[in-house]
Amino acid sequence: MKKALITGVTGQDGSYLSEFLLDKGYDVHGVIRRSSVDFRERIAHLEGKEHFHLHYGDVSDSMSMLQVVGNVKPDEIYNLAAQSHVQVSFDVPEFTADVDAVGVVRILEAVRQCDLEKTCRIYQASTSELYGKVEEVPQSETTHFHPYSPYAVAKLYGYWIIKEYREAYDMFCCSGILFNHESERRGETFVTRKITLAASRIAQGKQEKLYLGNLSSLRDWGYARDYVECMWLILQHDKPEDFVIATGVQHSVRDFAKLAFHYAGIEVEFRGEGIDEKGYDLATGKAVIEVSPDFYRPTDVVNLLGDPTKAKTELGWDPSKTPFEELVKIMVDHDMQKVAVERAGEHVKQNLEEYLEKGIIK
Ligand code: NAP
Ligand code: G4F
Repeated sequence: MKKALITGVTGQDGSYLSEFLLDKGYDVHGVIRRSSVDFRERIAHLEGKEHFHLHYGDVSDSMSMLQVVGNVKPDEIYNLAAQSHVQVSFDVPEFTADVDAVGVVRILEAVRQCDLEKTCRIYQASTSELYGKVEEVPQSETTHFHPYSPYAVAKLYGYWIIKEYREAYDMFCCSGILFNHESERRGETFVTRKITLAASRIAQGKQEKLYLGNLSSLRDWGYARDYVECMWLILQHDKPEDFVIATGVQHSVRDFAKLAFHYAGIEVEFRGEGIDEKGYDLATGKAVIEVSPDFYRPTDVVNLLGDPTKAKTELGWDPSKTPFEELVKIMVDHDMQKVAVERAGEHVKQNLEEYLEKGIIK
C-alpha cells in the first residue's frame, strides 16, 4: 500500500485529492493546523476512515515537518499548503513568503534529512499566477514568468527550488502549474464562489446586491475535482517534469456572473463602464451587481489562458472533462441548496423561539 502525505489537506484541493487517493488504495496522511475552531468541513466525511490519518504540523515550522515526514515516511508528498489568496498576499506579504516560498524548501529538506530523497516523490502546487503580467497568450511550460503579486513572487521561489533540488540532488520533484480551478468547495472569498453564493442568496431574497472588483479580468477556469487527478498523474510519470494544467478556454468575471445568475433564475444585463458598470436584473430593473474599488488589486493579473497540450499528450489527461457551463451549474446548484437549507433552519429556529416564548413548548 502506497503512503501519501498531503499538506493543505483541509483546503479545496486537499479534500478532493484525499478522496481520489483513498479510492486508488493509498494510505493517506494529512497535515492539519491547530485552530480555535476545529471544524474541518471539507474533510469531515473522511475522518475516522481506516486509511485516513491526520497529523498536526505547519509548513512554517521546520521541526514539525521533519517529524511528520520522518514518522510517515511517505512514498509521495503533495505540498498544497499555502496562503492561497492573491489579494490577501498584499496585506500579509511576509507571512505569504514564509508559507508559500520557504515552506517548500522546508519540505524538501525534511525529505533529505529523513534519507527519503531517492524514494519519495514530491508534487508542488504551482500556479498560473507565475505568468502574471502575461508575456504570451496562451501560456505554456515555455512562457516567461512575470509574477504580479506577493503571492506569485513567493510561488515563483517554490517553483525554482523544486527545479533546483531535482537537478542538484536528482530528486523526483515536480511543479504542476495549475490554472484556476473551482468547485462547490471553493473558499467563499474567491470570485467564483463569491458570485455563486451571492446569486443564490439574491435569488432567494437573502441578499440585495453583490459587489465585485475587476469584471473584465479573464481566467481559464476548470473543475477542481478533475485537476487533482493530474497532480497524481504528474507523480506517476516516468520522469520528473513540470506541467501546465488548464482547460484552454477563457472567460471574464462578467461572463461568469451572467451565467451564474442565469442558473439562479435571474437574467442579468451589464450596462455602464469601469467603476460605474452595473448588472441589472432584467425582470425588476434593479441593479444586483455593482463595482467596488475595495476589490481592486494594486496589480491585477487579467489575461490567463493555459495551453494544456503537454498534459494531454504526455499524461493522457482530458482538459475538457467538465466544461465551463457545467462547472458554473454545479456550483450554483450546490449553493442554491445550501441557501435553501439555511433559510429552512432559520425558519425552524424562529418558530421554536416563538413557541418557547408563548409557552406552547417548554
Ligand atoms: P485553499 O483552499 O486555500 O487551501 C489551502 C490549504 O493550505 C488549507 O488546507 C490551509 O489550512 C493550508 N495551509 C495554509 N497555511 C498553512 C501552513 N502554514 N501550514 C500548513 N498548512 C497550511 O487552497 P486550494 O484552492 O485548495 O489550493 C491548493 C494549493 O494549490 C495552494 O497551494 C494554492 O496556492 C495552489 N493553487 C490553487 C489554484 C486554484 O485555482 N485553486 C490554482 C493554482 C495553484 P487551513 O485550513 O488550516 O487554513
Ligand atoms: O478568484 P480570484 O481571487 O482568484 P485568483 O486571484 O486568480 O487566484 C486564484 O487562482 C490562482 C491561479 O491562477 C491561484 F494560484 C490562487 O491561489 C487562487 O486560487 O480572482 C480572480 C480574478 C482576479 O483578477 C480578481 O481581480 O477575479 C477578479 N475579481 C473581481 N472581483 C475578484 C473580485 N476577485 C475576488 N477574489 N473578489 C472579487 O470581488
